Amino acid sequence: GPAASLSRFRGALVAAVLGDCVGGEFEGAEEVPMESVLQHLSNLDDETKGSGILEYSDDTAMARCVVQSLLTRVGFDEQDMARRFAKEYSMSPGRGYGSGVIQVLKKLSSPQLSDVYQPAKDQFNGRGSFGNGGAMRAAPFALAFPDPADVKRCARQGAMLTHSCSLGYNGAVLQALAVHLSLQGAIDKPQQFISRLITEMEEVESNDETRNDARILKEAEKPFCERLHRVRDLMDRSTVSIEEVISELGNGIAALHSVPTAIFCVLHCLQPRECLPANYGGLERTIAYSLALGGDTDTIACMAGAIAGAHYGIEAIPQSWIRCCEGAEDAHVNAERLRMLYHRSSQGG
Ligand code: R7I
Ligand code: MG
Ligand code: MG
Repeated sequence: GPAASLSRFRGALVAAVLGDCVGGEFEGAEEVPMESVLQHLSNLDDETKGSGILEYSDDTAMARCVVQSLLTRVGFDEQDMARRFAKEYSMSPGRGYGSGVIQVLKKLSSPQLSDVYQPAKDQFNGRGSFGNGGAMRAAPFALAFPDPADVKRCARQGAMLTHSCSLGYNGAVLQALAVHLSLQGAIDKPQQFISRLITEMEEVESNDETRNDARILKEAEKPFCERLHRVRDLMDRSTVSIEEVISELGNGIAALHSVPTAIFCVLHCLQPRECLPANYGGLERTIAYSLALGGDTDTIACMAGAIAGAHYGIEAIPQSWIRCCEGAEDAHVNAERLRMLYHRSSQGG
């Protein structure tokens, strides 16, 4: 479809919810046979076998806070967003939050708090979390702002409310940029798409915070750039095993081990693959492939879903899959509201 069409906005937000809901089944599993993935997905088509509604987890719970905050405040407001995260956690603490971030969310609900960024800075002996919790909720920033400078700045600040380590918040910037470019139709040229992400991240990662965190954590000087180069190498190969993807890119809870992986899932599934059903379209392939990697499946499928959904549009998502997911209906409605904000911004308002 045309760049930044309503179908792409809906596709991005709904497929993110879908990835979270269907990915929950396999989160933390070390090995997930493709057979189990396809069985799980085909049960969604069958009303008698389906286990009813699949609940969303922290990934969607926090993304919904981002969406509501952006819409209500007509832009990024860190105080409002922090309050929404804290309130959401206190109302539904059982959504599967990371074990560290719970401390942040409790502190954010204190009325005495003066700096909303402070609780995140206290994490992990003062270095901050490198978890993927910032990245998993980054897609709405790409749907709210047409200017990539706004997307980068707000995704970073929004992530820093819980993740103050550069390996955490830079993952959110990368995820938001991937959705931003996908919305423009940039994945039609996959080689250019990955090159543009590398160019952007070269700039995002050239600063002292990134260099220091990378040195302390014994990563490459520009950790996300290095991983994106690996994505490009894997893209160029005719066959890649799941084991290689896991060992090269990871499937874990760190942003560095999951955001580039999600991007790879989308690019790898642009074409039909032998391991996937021939009747699957690209979006279905992307979700199924993300789950088959195991590890942090809800989050990788959520992030890959957002990027792929922005590329293929809402029509690519099977209705029977959407019907099973808690929050999919809201995502459908909110996508249109975000698009109004997006177009409002582009009029210079
Ligand atoms: O990043 P975060 O919000 O977790 C998101 C994940 C997603 O998979 C969700 O679906 C949900 O399951 O959780 O939560 P954090 O607690 O900030 O980070 C997640 C985990 O990463 C932590 O509990 C730690 O195990 C690990 N971690 C770290 N470990 C050591 N040192 C993150 N940062 C560090 C660190 O600096
Ligand atoms: Mg989760
Ligand atoms: Mg997860």
